[in-house]
Amino acid sequence: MGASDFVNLPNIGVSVKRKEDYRFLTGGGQYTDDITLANQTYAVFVRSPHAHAGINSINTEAAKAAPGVIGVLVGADVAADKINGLPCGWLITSTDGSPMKEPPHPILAQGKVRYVGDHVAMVVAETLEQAKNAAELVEVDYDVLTAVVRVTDAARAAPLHDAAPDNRCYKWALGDKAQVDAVFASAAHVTKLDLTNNRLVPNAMEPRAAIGSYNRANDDYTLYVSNQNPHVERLLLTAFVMGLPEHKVRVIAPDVGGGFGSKIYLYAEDVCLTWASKKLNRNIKWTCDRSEAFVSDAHGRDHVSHAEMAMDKDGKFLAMRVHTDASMGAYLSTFAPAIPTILYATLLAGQYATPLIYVEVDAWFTNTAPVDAYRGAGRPEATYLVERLVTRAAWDMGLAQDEIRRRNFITEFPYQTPVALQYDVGDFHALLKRGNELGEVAGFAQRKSASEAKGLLRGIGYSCYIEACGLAPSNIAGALGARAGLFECGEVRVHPTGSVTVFTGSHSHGQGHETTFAQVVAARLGISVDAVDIVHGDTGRVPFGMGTYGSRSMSVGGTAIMKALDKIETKAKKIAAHLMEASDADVEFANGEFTIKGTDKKVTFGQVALTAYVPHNYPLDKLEPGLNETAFYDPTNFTFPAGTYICEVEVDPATGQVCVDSFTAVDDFGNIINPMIVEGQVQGGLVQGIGQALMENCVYDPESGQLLTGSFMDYAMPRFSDMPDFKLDTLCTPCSHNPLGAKGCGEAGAIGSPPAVINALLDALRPLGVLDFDMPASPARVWEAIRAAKK
Ligand code: MCN
Repeated sequence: MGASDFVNLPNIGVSVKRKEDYRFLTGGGQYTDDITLANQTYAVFVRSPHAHAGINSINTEAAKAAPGVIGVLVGADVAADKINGLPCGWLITSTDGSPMKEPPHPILAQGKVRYVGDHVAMVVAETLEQAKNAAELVEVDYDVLTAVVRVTDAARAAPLHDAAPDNRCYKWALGDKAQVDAVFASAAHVTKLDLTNNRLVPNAMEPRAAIGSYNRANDDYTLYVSNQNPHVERLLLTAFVMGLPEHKVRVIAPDVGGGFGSKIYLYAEDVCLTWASKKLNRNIKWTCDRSEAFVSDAHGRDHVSHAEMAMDKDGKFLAMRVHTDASMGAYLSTFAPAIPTILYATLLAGQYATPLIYVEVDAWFTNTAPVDAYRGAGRPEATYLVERLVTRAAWDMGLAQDEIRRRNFITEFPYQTPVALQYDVGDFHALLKRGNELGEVAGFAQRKSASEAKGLLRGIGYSCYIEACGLAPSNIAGALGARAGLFECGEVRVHPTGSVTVFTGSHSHGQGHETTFAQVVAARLGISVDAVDIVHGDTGRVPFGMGTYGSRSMSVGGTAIMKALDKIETKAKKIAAHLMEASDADVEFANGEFTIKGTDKKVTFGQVALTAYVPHNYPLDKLEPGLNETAFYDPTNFTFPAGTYICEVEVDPATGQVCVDSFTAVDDFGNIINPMIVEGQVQGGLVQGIGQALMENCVYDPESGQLLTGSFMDYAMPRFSDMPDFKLDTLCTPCSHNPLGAKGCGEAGAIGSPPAVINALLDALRPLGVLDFDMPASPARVWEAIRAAKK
């Protein structure tokens, strides 16, 4: 079925209420911490208080003797049991052809700690309190070393790893430097900008949690874990770390209260719990508390960049040149090396027909928590850089922010960018036009005067983002260094009474798949949404899966389900043909009914389902009983959501307080399955992006390497009262390469919004002489910038 037919089916484009919400809103959700196994014990991790230190000795005697303690495990136990370190799923090759530096990432420290929060020991006791008390008795003798936390200081700092003596993980580049340099040398104008993309701490509502369980009878393990891709977790855990056959480990990610990327990875705690459940022969639960999450979850962003745009005299882009220093943190988290390269550099064309782009990325180890994907992952960093640079170029050239964008938009598709990606469809002029209408930009001057009358400054900022999601074609991902395929799997099981269970490798942790995937199946089979249940997050029930990240679930996971439905339809037609004594080539299927062309014969989907399982009068020589099909789908391209975001801020110059007065977002997600869910996704993303722009900031002390923003007292999360009532709309250019015509929507808001906010802030502050500003725009920082400009 093609996308144009699909979009006209009933239940598609309909705001069906979220099926899962009854469970969540009535306290019926079952998160990892809600699960209690027989004879369950509790783990507490002893973590490094130092950013960088050698370990002289660890004394666990007192802890082992403490009440209720079942075991205390340290790095030596890990080594003795030959448990490997955590693997990295992506290999980046440096410009000199050498592989990235991939130092060991032990699950419990081996002689050295490299960030505050690094795992040193695991204490297991009968109760959580006993485990906490015993953990305090573990004595570690540290030899404190100097630490480095700023990515720009890494090259001159003491090495973290023997494998990377200069602290560089890789030096990578994309594009033709000589060609780009030549264009810059003769360009009429060059705009230059230095930018910092601030480090963020992901904060899902449910912190990480896991339970390791070992079954002696079958010699197999079950790991319950708050995770976004259980099959990948199992693969890494078994094949790479513990050396176990895959079928001996079942990973269950039950209800998961948000992840935003931070739960894609295999973490040390997950391995420790699984390993120790056999070693100590007990079920072991660990639930991260919020302060622990701040130091031990993988963080996001942390780029420092220099960007330049060469233009002709009319503001037409000729070439772009970028250098970025990216922090990997202390160790390589599962997908870390891909973020500042494949997911960042390839997006630097943005919506613009810039003919030449050269980008160089240096990735560094620092004494900080590992950095990996966080909502948007590389694409927010690219969008922030491009959209800040384009607005700055507009001002340099004396052009309006929207005018310079119009002059440079890509207008013909498919469009091959100079940074590897090929955009299949889009209409950037239409998005900008609709943005200007919805944002009532024509009235801006009047609103600015009204603000001034109140003693406030007003600015307007644009961001025209494009992103690549629906990760990812396996062949492209492989060529770019992925050590896995990025397809998806869907199984559709039709039951005898015509209801359906779908087993999907995608994982819903807030995105509403139990509703939207059910809509897809209901639409195709002509049954009610309530007749379809979605099962996800269990390697014991779902055949395989690559999980949820990169806004891939509908376009990749949904397409796998569509492919399985194609097979269901083909087989169901054969059963219907048998029931109607016709040839299956003459059977048509629509609205849940099978008919024969040119006759009034028909059978319902329910009759066919029953016949499949009650095959009393059945051509067994031609057809197997049952109606159950599985499909794997590997996309042929990324999907390219795009949008125009327009922000208006009011700034109080006396206090530095920035108020986002209005925010307009017009997005193109292709065909939309559930507009209400998509709107919720956009709103959530916008709040995260505006949060980064205004207040969120992860700060380590540059001397000691201590995390200064280690709780919500110091790390400001955006609240409802910080947000305006968003003005939202969508336009549609259907994705050309999946049968849904759908693009991803889950990260767009977080990707597109930060530069719109900062461009608006700078628009307001330019008259005061503030020409540059790094996120976050907290009152103190804005006030300081105004004061510095006045001086
Ligand atoms: N959808 C739709 N029509 C489209 C596209 C999507 O109706 N054209 C629906 C989908 O069916 C799905 C939702 O919108 O119900 C999001 O779909 P999609 O864009 O495919 O993204 P994923 O489901 O793969 O979700 C991943 C994405 C990412 S990468 C992050 S990070 C993120 C996000 O989703 N983390 C979230 N949204 C989140 N929302 C919540 N509540 N919690 C998180 O952790």
